[in-house]
Amino acid sequence: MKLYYTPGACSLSPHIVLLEAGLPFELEAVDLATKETEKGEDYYLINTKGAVPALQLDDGQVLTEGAVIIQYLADQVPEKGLIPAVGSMARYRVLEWLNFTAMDFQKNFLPVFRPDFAACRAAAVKLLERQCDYIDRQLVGKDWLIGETFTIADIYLYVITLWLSFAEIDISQWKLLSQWQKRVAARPMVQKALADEGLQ
Ligand SMILES: N[C@@H](CCC(=O)N[C@@H](CS)C(=O)NCC(=O)O)C(=O)O
Repeated sequence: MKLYYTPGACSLSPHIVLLEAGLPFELEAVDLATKETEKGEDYYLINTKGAVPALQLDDGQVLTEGAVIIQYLADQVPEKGLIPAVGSMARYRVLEWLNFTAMDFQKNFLPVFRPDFAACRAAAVKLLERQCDYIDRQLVGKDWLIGETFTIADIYLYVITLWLSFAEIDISQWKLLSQWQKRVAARPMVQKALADEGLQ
């Protein structure tokens, strides 16, 4: 498998999942400004949407959408427990977090990163702060988002919380959220992914 990624982007989430899953993979960086891969390919020919992540499977198919890619990867290694069994309530809790992260939390960073959305930055920062309140409350009595088990939901949300500093939001004001972020960061495979992407 090959993961198309950009250092520090949301593609860090499938990168961590690949390492946690122990699956063999290669990485190819994408320059999002030029839409060119590090091997000089036109990235639009790989993912017509032009966004990372994209996962090229061994049969040549390309899977996109980070929240779906990480479910696919976690399902390849059920013994690792990165996603609960199909049909279990715990699985729906993971899906609930993935949907929140992709549809609400990540999207509110658009005005932080995109100059053409900058007029909405202050409103977006307020929404992000309210969402941090929400996450912090959800972590009462829990080590991980769904309780006692570390899952792909923790990985994806962790990656997006790394962007809070770009919004000039200090995560330390949320005690449980910042403790949880440190707990995720302490995992050896998370450290490896950060190092591989030159983020430490
Ligand atoms: N819906 C996609 C969105 C991915 C996305 O927004 N990726 C960003 C990086 S975090 C990107 O590639 N942006 C550049 C672009 O869309 O042109 C997903 O969840 O995977």
